[in-house]
Amino acid sequence: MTSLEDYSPAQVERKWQQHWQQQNAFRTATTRDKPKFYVLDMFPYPSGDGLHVGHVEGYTATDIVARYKRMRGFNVLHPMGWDAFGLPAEQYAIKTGTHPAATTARNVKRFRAQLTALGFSYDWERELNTTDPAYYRWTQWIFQQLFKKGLAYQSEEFVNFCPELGTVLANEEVIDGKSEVGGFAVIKKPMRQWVLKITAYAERLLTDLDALDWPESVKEMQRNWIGKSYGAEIEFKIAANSEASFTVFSTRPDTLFGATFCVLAPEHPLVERICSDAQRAAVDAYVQKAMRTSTRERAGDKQGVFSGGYALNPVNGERVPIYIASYVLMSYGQGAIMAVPAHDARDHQFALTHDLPIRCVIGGGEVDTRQEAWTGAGVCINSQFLDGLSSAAARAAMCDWLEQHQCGRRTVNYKLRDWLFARQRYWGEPFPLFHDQAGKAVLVEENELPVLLPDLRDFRPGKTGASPLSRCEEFVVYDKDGKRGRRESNTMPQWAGSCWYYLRFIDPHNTQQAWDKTAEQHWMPVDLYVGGVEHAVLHLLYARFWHKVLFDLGHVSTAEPFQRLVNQGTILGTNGEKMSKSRGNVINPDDVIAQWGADALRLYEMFMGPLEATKPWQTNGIVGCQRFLKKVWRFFTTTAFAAEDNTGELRRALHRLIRDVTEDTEKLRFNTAIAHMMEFMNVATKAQDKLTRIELEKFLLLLAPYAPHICEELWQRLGHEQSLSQAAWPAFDSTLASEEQVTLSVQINGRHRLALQVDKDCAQARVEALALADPRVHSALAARQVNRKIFVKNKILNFVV
Ligand code: ANZ
Repeated sequence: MTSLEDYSPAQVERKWQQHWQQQNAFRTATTRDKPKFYVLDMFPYPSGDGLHVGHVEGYTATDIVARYKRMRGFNVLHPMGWDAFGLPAEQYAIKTGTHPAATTARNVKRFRAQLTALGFSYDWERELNTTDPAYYRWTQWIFQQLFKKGLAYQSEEFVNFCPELGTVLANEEVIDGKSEVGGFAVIKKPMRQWVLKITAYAERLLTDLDALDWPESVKEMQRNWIGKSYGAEIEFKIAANSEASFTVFSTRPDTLFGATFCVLAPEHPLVERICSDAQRAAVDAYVQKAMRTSTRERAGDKQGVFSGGYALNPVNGERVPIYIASYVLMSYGQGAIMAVPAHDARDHQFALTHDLPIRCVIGGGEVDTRQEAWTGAGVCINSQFLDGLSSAAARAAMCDWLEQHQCGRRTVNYKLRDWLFARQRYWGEPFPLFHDQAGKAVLVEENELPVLLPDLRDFRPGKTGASPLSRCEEFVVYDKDGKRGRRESNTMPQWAGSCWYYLRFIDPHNTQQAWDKTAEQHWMPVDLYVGGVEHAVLHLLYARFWHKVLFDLGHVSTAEPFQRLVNQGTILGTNGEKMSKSRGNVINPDDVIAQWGADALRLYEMFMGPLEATKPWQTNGIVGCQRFLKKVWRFFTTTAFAAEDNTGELRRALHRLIRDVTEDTEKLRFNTAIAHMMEFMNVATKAQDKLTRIELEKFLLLLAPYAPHICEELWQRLGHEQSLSQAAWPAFDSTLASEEQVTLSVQINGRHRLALQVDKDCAQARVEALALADPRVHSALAARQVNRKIFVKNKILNFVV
């Protein structure tokens, strides 16, 4: 290589993107001779805004892994597709009259071009689109399997209805009483709805989390969402009518002697019956107001109204007044509570408002329960046979008593609700069923799938919650082989298509079945799944649910779909704020590529910090990354190579580099891998000693997953005919790579605990990690607060506790 021409990212990148495309360089082999690796991105919703730098972050990370794994001899499945049903395309259609299919096609084209311009190594032959009938045919098929298993049912429910969007929303799509999309008010409204019985899987969705290699925070969010609590159901008879009763759910049966009133949710079926004549008008007014109020306002409402009725506390026969209040949710437990104001904060506030008695039944608390609720544990008082027992023992004793007297039982409650699965919208998958003349829901035959979404021109939702499809008689009327009825005119929610797309990628062109079973057995589970933490609950819980159903039916071979999950951190604007159009701090990847090149963008986004961290965009950071690439270019286009191997310092540095980049790439520590490569380039450009071409070009192999275009170009210029994406990842010589070792003393409060062998000049963070990995140090420090750490390089690490 002699010619010294300037590095032109635009030229180099276009050339190699074309080359990869022509060669179909990243097609996944259908042979099974190599070990498999399935690395998946959360596929994007093709919005009108195009790709943003957050997409680029996650997609670069998976691309590095995909390219690295190929070089390590794996057959890699790295696909891309479009999650294209959903509200934005439909809202745009309503505003402009452009059909959502047209908008989607246009946006997909733009996204594909943007992803290509970043040099991502997808197997584009597997591209899929959830709005494609050839795809949603199988979404409908899976719905049919759920239906046949009794997991899809219709129910007349109080649902979250958003008048502004004209649709019903899932609990998960309502945040603080507002729609997640658009932030509009959401009210409760009774409607006939399709619901999926995700609650039947609550326990497995919970316990199977343990074995997953996922961020602990995401698992915790799912656990909280499923919300398992242990407690008791306790029956309260109505005082005036011993026939009628209601059940409450309580996690604190130990406080039953402290229950001084009960509260029913406004929707509770008993409200009507227990209400006294004197209170009827007040109750009706309160209930009606509650129905018109959004969920958020209701949760904060400490008002409520006396029903005029009384209940009997089963343990002591005491008459307690029954109130109606919004803070009790119909959708949780039994929609009714026993109120213990001394030991529950909301009950306490309510008691003060309504001047109700507060009876302390847990002693040893740290607050005066007349002023404030004591919600902690303690010892029972004022509680007859429970007196003197600890809260935990009293809980068990009270449950025994309730069970013996047949007025209650131990129970487990989940916060998880069944999944409201119907939308009164146009742009979604039609349901594969019709309602026959008797009103019964009947599946269409499998060979009638897909039930095509009709080509409407009027996408507006009906103001009363009727869906747009109901206006299309041609679609709605079902008349086939003597079977008659009206097709379901609701559509599936946006989440449906993304519940199983990872399975379709395995076998995307299959017209006979959703996927081939042997292919599924080969590829599943997904080995690495990368995406935003915003999907921690919704998508990831729904997909796990469908997967488990498919597992039970024998259609998939693993109980869980995604073995390892990583969330990329949020990229903030240069001002450290969330990127948004209104703040005017959005960085457009197209502009960055035009100015600095895709390799520089990829490198920069990985160099910004740990993948999972939140980090601000800094323009000088990308300048630095491009400078590094220019240095690499200059080095490889001007350097003279040695004729023979040596064991000089540069060669040692190279082998250490191979070792470190390998380890960092394996562990997804891309920022430190890049830092090592930058450091090596600094050393190499200044070094006196020379290396052979064979040795030096290993550097290009290390950098290739990160900045593939420039590396391909230099690789070719070094005389290689084969693309570097097919080359083997370099190995290192461990003797050459080994550094001088030192023995360091790990101490706790100055006392020697462990002699630790580490590389000379090893950084404090690494020494700490190694020390804590030692069971002796670990257990000596367990549950103790480390106040200070004293570190003397190559000598001492002292934990002061
Ligand atoms: C009496 C009691 C005494 C309670 C006490 C708490 C403390 P988690 O842990 O979230 O499951 N509760 C039950 N159903 C409810 C509903 N539909 N709407 C609002 N609150 C409801 O919470 C369970 C506790 O929340 C239950 O235990 C009940 O109040 C309340 F010192 O019963 B507890």
